[in-house]
Amino acid sequence: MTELILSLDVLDRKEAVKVAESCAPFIDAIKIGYPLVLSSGLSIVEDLADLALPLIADFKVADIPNTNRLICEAVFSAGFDAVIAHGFVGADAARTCVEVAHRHSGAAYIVAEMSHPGATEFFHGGVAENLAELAVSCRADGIIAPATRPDRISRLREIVGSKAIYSPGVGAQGGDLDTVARLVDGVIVGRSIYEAENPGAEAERFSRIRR
Ligand code: NUP
Repeated sequence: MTELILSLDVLDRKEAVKVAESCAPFIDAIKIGYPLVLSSGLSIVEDLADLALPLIADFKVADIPNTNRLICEAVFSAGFDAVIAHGFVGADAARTCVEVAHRHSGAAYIVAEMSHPGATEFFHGGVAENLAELAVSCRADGIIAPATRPDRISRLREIVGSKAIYSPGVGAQGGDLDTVARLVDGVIVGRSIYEAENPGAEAERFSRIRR
């Protein structure tokens, strides 16, 4: 089964909760990033707790080990179940995120390659492969890889093996749901769901990948 993860980049707190509630039966987790947390505060986690879905903090943590530790402690203390971190800061800093996550019985995912067009400027030429290797050596729970480039997902799969690959970029960024769903453990979808007239119905449509 491929998981469907809702990227809840909705700025209005009430609207965010409404979207999450309507999508809840059809999704496996909710990813929350800076847009919602900066507009609603970390306590949005409490508003979503009743849905009993894993919450992933997409903060792309990228600092020195001590600051990464402080950030990740705050993330898990707030009630998140997983965190997304950058690996380009080096193994020591990335490993800190993984260690804090595991201490809280949570998960940490490392960005191997991003989904937007500009990502090719720096992630290609061996960098994404190195980041995937770093994710493995740091015992991360998985990587983030681009739904916009299925060939790259396949290449990164060779490196991470059975570790989880979560993939954003379906829909609004052009990635094809069914192609990507066959390659990854989870597909991350934002605008295509939460900007739809009926987000719940759209989430149900996307949830065909869970079968
Ligand atoms: O490489 C990445 N691409 C990407 O879109 C890594 C990410 N974390 N994301 C996030 O996934 C992005 O910040 C947004 O929250 C979500 C995709 O949303 P959408 O394009 O489906 O609206």
